[in-house]
Amino acid sequence: MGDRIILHIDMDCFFAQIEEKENPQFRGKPIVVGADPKGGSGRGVVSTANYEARKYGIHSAMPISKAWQLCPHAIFLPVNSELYTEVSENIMKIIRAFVPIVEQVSLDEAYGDLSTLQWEKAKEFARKIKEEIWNREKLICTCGIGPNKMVAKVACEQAKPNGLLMVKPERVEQFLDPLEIQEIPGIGPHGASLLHAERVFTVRELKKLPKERLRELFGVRGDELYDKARGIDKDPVIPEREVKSISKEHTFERDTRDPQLLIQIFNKLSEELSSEIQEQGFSFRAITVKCRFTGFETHTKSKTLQTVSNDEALLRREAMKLFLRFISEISKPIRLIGIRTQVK
Ligand code: TTP
Ligand code: MG
Repeated sequence: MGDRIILHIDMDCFFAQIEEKENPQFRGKPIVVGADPKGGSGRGVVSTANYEARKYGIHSAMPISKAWQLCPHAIFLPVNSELYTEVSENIMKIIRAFVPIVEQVSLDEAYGDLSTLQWEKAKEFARKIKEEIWNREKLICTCGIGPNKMVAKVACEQAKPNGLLMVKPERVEQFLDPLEIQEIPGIGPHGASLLHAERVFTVRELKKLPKERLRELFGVRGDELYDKARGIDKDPVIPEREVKSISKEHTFERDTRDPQLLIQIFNKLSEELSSEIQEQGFSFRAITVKCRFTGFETHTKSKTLQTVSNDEALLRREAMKLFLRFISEISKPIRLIGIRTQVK
């Protein structure tokens, strides 16, 4: 079997970047997305911070009160999961259009198997994906390419932000050796301190530890670590069953608050959507309703059902509940309404 060529793609400071795009007035300022800092007494944590805020030492999972101490003048924003999920779906669609085998591992991160290509061609693909994500979503990401998932991921981390780094098999050793052990996926703070106690700080030093010692320290994971230090990772890219989304939208000729018209059009969209789901034999779980108000202000509300369903009446009922919440919460005239479901 020839080389595998694995792509790892990860959006740069994902939540914060989306917020920056949605709120251009914040561009260039430190942005922290996460729990409410409540003037420094807030509980909860930072989800992510943009690169500007990271300069102050702010990072994901840090207590929000600490972030406030480090940079009280940062823009603190709540997590808008619905929006990030929608953007994530768009991005995954772009990746899937280029790469046949994709494994999505989180909202902003995926692996692709490009083994059918030549190395240079794979790099060109990655460049095109980056370009397409920029053109369509105006968001930047970083790509790593390597002979396996681990090398591709480490390459991606090293190339952030807005980078593209390809590490061919003959360069893997040279690439990994000087890195600190925490750069290897799977070595967290605890693993790192165990290794530091062994006077192991870099991957090069990690390779000097015998397999037996790694087993003593890490149990069965010791073998895996032994391989990773040598750039070996056999984990395949496993494509999930693709989740597609179907949506229906309507833009009004004139922004409106006419309840009869709104309900009538919403019901029509809802019926169209549910009959398409039925015709295609899909089932659904998540339902999202979108409303764009005067001034292009767009909001979404979502509901995820307890279980997957193909009950049309349930879909229409849940969608209507979300829509009615919009009407009662926001009194501005409405320009566009839409319904979307993720189907399998
Ligand atoms: P990451 O890809 O780990 O981080 P990131 O995209 O913010 O930054 P980077 O440029 O280093 O990739 O995570 C993706 C999103 O997941 C992130 O934007 C916010 C969310 N997240 C949390 O909510 N909590 C966390 O602890 C982490 C690590 C991420
Ligand atoms: Mg990311």
